[in-house]
Formats: sequence, C-alpha cells, structure tokens
Amino acid sequence: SVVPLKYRQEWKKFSVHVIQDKSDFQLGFVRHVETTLGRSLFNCDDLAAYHASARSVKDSLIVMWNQTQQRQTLLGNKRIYYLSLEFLMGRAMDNALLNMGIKKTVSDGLHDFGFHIEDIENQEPDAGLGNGGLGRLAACYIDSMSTLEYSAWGYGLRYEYGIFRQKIIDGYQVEQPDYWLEYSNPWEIPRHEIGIDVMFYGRVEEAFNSQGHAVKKWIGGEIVRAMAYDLPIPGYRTTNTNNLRLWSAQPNDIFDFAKFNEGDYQNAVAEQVEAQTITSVLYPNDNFHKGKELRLKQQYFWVSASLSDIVRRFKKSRRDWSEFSDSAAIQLNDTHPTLAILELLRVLVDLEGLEWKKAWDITYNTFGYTNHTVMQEALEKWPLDVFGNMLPRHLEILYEVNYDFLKKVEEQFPNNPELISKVSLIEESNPKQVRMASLAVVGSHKVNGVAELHSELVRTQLFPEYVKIYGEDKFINITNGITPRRWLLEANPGLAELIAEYTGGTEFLTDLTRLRQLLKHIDDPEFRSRWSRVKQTNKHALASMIRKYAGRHINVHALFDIQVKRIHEYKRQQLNVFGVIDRYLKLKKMTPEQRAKEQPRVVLIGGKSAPGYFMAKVIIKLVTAVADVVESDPEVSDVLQVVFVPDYNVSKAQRLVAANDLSEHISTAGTEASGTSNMKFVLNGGLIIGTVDGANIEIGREVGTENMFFFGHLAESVEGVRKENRENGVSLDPNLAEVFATIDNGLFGDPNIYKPLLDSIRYQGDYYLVNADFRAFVEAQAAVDAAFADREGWVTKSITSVANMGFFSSDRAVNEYAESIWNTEPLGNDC
Ligand code: B1H
Ligand code: IMP
Repeated sequence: SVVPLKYRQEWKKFSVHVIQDKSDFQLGFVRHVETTLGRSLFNCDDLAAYHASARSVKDSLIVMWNQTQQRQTLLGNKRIYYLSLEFLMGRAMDNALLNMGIKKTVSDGLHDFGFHIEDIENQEPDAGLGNGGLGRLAACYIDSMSTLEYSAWGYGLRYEYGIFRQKIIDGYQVEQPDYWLEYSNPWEIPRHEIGIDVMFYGRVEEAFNSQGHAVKKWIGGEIVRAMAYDLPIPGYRTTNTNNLRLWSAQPNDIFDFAKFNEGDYQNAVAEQVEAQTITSVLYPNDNFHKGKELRLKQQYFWVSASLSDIVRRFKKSRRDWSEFSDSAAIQLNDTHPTLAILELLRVLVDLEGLEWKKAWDITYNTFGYTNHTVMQEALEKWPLDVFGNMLPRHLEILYEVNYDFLKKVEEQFPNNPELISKVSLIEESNPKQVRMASLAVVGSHKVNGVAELHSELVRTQLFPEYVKIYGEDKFINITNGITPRRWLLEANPGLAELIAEYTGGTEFLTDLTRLRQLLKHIDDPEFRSRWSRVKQTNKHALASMIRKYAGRHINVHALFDIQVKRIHEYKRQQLNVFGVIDRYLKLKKMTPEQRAKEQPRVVLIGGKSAPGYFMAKVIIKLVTAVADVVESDPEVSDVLQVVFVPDYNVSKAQRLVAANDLSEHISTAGTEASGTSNMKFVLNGGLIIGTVDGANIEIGREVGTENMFFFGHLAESVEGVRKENRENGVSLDPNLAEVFATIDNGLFGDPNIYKPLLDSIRYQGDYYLVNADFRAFVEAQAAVDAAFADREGWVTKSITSVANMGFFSSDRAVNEYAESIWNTEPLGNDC
C-alpha cells in the first residue's frame, strides 16, 4: 500500500498544506460548506460555519499529525502511552487556533464572510468525557506532551454520552443526557480500518503449541469489535501533533451462527447491537467506586484494544521482545486501566509464547501507576466471581502473579500471615474481591501520588506494607500541573497579553517560571491599574454569563468568591453555605449604616453531584434555597449575593477562573489528593481560602502563606477529632448552632429536606469536620474581607501570587514523569 518512489513526485504536487494565511483558511472553509456539508452561501448559519471552520482547521491538523507520526515511527524512540478512562477536553477549536498560532487569521477570514469568531466558537459542545479533576488532568497532560514534543499517545473511550448536563429544577439537580455527537464531531478521524476484536466470558482450555508445550487457550467467548477514532492533539507553537485514540464498540461480522441456523436471526442481530452499549456512557461518579459489571466491561474493552494496538505497533518495528519496555512506557491513570497488567502478560505468554519470567520483567518495567485518591470508597475492588466469569484467563494470570508475589513476601518476611493477608491481591472478604490498587502497585515499577501531602499519605496510610516490601524509592511524588495555554492564554487573553508585555514576550506560555519577571513591575502604577482593569473586564464578562445561565444580575464591584467543583461532602460545599448563612444572619442583625460598611460579596457555587449521591443533592438544594432567600431580601442583597452556577463544565470554568477574586478549596485535610482548579484560580490572579490539604500546601509555599487564607485542622489531627466526636458526641459551635436553628425553623423551606445533612454533623460524628473547622473558616473569611478592603494591598497579593505560580505548569509535571518514570526525553521536531 506504499506508493512507489517513481510516483511520489507527482503525488507531492497535490499534497495538502497547513493553513498559512487567511485565504488558505477561507478556501478550506468554503470547500467544506459546499461539499462536506452540502450547503451554500444561501444557507450557512453559525452552526454550519463552525463545522466548516473546524474541518478546515482539522485538515491542517491531520497534515501535521501525519508528519509527526511518520517522524516518530522513523526515529523509533520510546513512546509514552497514557491510559485514561477520562479525557475532559472541553472545546477544541479555540485551543487549536491558539496552539497553531492562527487565531487572528481565522478570525479575519470569518469576519470577511460576515461571521464573528466568538459566535462560531460558541457553537461547539464541550467534549465532556470525564468527571472532574482526574479527567481534566489527562487533558492538560496530553497538551503538554504535544507542546514539549514528546512522542506520546493517549488511549481512552469514545463515550456517546459524556458527563450529564445539569438542570436545576425547583432547586434540585436533574440530569439530562449529553449527546455531544448530535451534529457529529468534526475533530475526530474515524478509523474504520482499525477494528480490534475483544473477547469476554468464554472458557480456558489447555492445548499444545507447535513445539509440544502446554499452552492456555481462552476460547468460546462473546466478541465485540473496537473501532478507533483519532483526535489530533496540537502542541503550542510546534507542528508536533500527538494522537488521542478513543475506542468505540461496534457490531462486528462474527455472527452467532447457531442462533442463525435456528432461525433466530432477529436475536442474533440484537445481540450485536447490544454490544455497542459498552461505550455508550461515561460513569458519572467522581471519587467513588460503584462495582457495576458494565464498568468492568468498559475497562477490559478499552485496555484490550489499546494493548493490542501498542503491541501491533511494536511488532511492526521488528525489535526483540527484550526491548519492549525501552520502546513503550504505559502510564495507568488511576486503577481504572489496571487490567492492562494482566492483559500484557496474557498477550506475551499465551499469544506470543514468551516465558513467564521474561513476560513479567517486561510488564513490570513498562507500567507506571498514578494514584489519585486515598479515600476508601473510591478504591476499586471487583468480586472474584464477576471477574472470573468475564475474564477467566485473566483470573488465572492474577493467581499466578499473586502466588509469585506472596512467595517473595514470605521469603522476605517469614511467618507473617497478617502481612500476607494484607498485601494479597485478593481480599478474603465475603465475597472475595480483587484489589485493583494492589495489582497496580505490584505490576508497576513506579507508583506516584499527585501532591506532596497526598504522596506521603499514599506511603504511610494506603500502602505502608508495600513500601516495606519494595522500599521507598518505588513510591514517588509528582505534583499535578495545569496547561497555561488553556488556563491562561485561552481563559484570560487580557491577562496573558498584559503579562506578555511586561515579561518581554509570550515565552512564559512555555516556560511558566518566567512569570517571576512580573515582580519587577509590582510597584509600577500603570501596570497595577491595568492588572485591575483586566480583572474588572473579566468580572463583567462573567456577570453576563451568570445572567444568561442563572438569570441573576450580580454586582461586579463586589468580591467574587467562587467554589466550583464536583459536589462532595469531603470538598465541603456545606461548610461554605453554612458560612454564607452565618454571614446573612450577622448582616440581618446590623443597622443599615453598619451594613453599608460591609464588604459586598458575590458567592458563586457550582458543580455536579453524582446522580445517586443523596447527600450531595441535598447540599445543592440548600445552596439554591439560600440563594433565593438572600436574593429576595432587599436588606442584604446589596452586600451579599449567592448564585448556584448550573451545569459547570470546562468552558464555564474558563470564564469563572478569569473573573475570580477569591476561590474556595476547603476539603477536610487529607482528603483532596491535589486539586487542580486551585492552581487555575491563582494563576488568574485570585487568592485562595483553603485548608492545609493537597496542592494548596505547595501553592502556599510558592506564593507565600501571607497571600493565602489558610484555616482548619491539619491532616494529622483529623483522626483525633473524629475519635473525640465518636466518643463524646459533637458539641456544636454556637454560631453553627444558630445556622442550624435557622434551617430547622424553615427559612429555606421544609427543614426535613436538610435534616440528613444537619444530622450527619450534629448526631453522626461529623466525619468531615464541618463543625470543628467552622469557627476558623468564618474567621478566615473575615480576614479576606479586611484584606480586600485594602485594594492596593490586594493587588500586590494578586500580582505576587501569579508571579510565583511557575511551578504548577503541566509542562513541569510531564517532564518529571518523563525523567523519573518513563525514562525518556522529548523527540524534538526539527525536521
Ligand atoms: C480524583 C478520582 C476518581 N481522584 C474514581 N480520584 C473515579 C476516582 O469514576 N471513578 O470511579 C473517578 C475519579 N478523581 C481527583 O484527581 C482528586 O480528587 C483530585 O484531588 C486530583 O486533583 C485529581 C487529579 O489528580
Ligand atoms: P477540582 O480541582 O476538583 O476543582 O477540579 C479540577 C478541574 O476539573 C476543574 O478546574 C475543571 O476544569 C474540571 N472540573 C471539575 N468538575 C467538573 C465538572 O463537573 N464538569 C466539568 N469539569 C469539571
């Protein structure tokens, strides 16, 4: 299928080239309107203009993609494979234009046809293939891997429905399906020719290979075909364009002929169609493991297709198996792809005929595992019978891995059955369960946490026994990072432009430590006033977004206090809203003169609850009820406003971070592994009120704790408070008691709605330390008000913070992964 040399010159005359100027873009645009879309200048609306623009830009991306892939294959150096069940990409168009450096070109080209680029970009639905931080982290990392010119691929699933759309009806969350592919996805390249058959269920038989050795054969299962869809991932200011490959379940031509012959044609077809449900929908749980069989099926489907693809690519290079782990590094984004360890062993031993020991060494050296949570309810465990029924051969392999591992442990620590049962890959519970995190640790050469405190907890709380067995060096920290392209340049073009002017160019976008140059100008009145003006403009823009989506008019001169993230008891939106009620009650006790002196605030809270998470839904209801009461009270609405931001997503996050004065990251200490929105808000010039948790700690270290509002119990004292609460009950802080009384008295509607939430605090041990941290939270909020009243002091804090955020670039994080886990370097792109 390769075009012979003698024809290539002819071919190259017609090669597609990358968009250089306005007319290149316009040519592509009109061609796509008139051919791909089958429309004309008589019926090209904004949606059609978006699709034509996207396809025109994608044509360039594909050219760069092709060049990149050819080059990476030719040079043959190590490839990084990032396996993540979530990629929370958001919109693609603006990001592609900025990374390719053609935003102005395209904007002008559209303008000449009578379109406005913002309207066109607003046609794009978010690619919401993730729940929250974990999924968005994967998206930031693939942006960095392309920008830094690593040879890297992401592998995930092409869900037809991403994270649900959130409607607020009567104050409650209502989930609606997110059919993001409704008008097709112009950024994807369907690879109909790449179909990989994946088997489920069936049985294992012994057979003999050609050399007469006994081998295991997994046969007789149900087969589903995985089809690849590729998304080109452009780097910033480089033609290096990596690939994100998403698998989709397809009906295949392997037909159940038994059924067919019985005349049951309808059912045979129905089963084929049914197979497609594997990739229908993203599981909408954040930080929570719900052991649904379909989820395990998704995991194996994705892992099997991805590994088969990786192994196929390796075999094409004709290198010896001993070089596999020099040519591929596979990173497991949490435990969701842990089956890949067993699958690689199966492929190497059963299909490729390698010896067990050799296969094991290859596997161990290939995988790295990133842990993202220490919360018990999020740890993946699968009942042994479910596992063994769906994946009988993998269960055998698991037993073998476990046997070898426990034998080593026994040699190292003889006569220690307690240790053995603790570290076994199988939990001897009823029913028995497979411990996925343990398998990930045993099968990977490095395990990392995502912020310093979290990595410490991974070593001391989660895996202390494995640390004893493997030694400290296997367990490392790589603090999360965010891409400054999306989270500064794209989210806040005004600020990015100002920074470029004062740091001598746009280099800070690829070397974020250059932000330090801002400190030289911190006393420059012109710079400072422009800094404030950018923020003010962004606050106006956010206010119109809030008008549009929440129907509320907010005061742009107030302090914007924002908490947007998944709704979770451990993230403590309830603490925030109790603090708001406390503020409201205090305002009500003041005279109008006193009130007029108070710092006006707009409190914005947003985020999705998992559909089955009762308590989180109660919290949303309380926030919306408080918002209504405050809004309709003319005595306070000048100094306090509360709004629930519906359907929080990546696009809205981009607007919110740009406009924040203050953001809240107030998890119970020790529960938020890292947090990444904390980094986004500070990078955009806001300050943080937060607990001593996750990456907040490192942000405080970098920007200076005088620029943060820290409060609350430390991780090491949390267990003590819980114990005290269990033994002696919770004695409510007097102000919190007053807040509860107000709720109980029905100010926010039927108190029975909120009773489970209040009771979990006052009568059930307050697991998340809402009461224990309440006073300190209210005091920290008072300190915020005082600091904000000194506007010049606040601007100094804001500039100082941004100047010191260089460490939190995902470029830094990805380089650390490359050096300490993947053992590889950027390929470079100097063709
Ligand atoms: C994080 C998850 C998560 N940690 C299970 N764990 C999921 C676990 O669908 N599931 O089953 C989905 C998500 N997500 C987050 O990862 C942490 O809570 C954040 O603190 C962290 O910043 C983020 C990225 O490391
Ligand atoms: P956080 O650190 O938990 O606040 O979330 C990290 C990032 O994930 C945010 O900055 C957003 O980019 C994204 N995110 C969090 N929750 C959601 C959600 O519900 N929908 C879409 N994106 C989200």
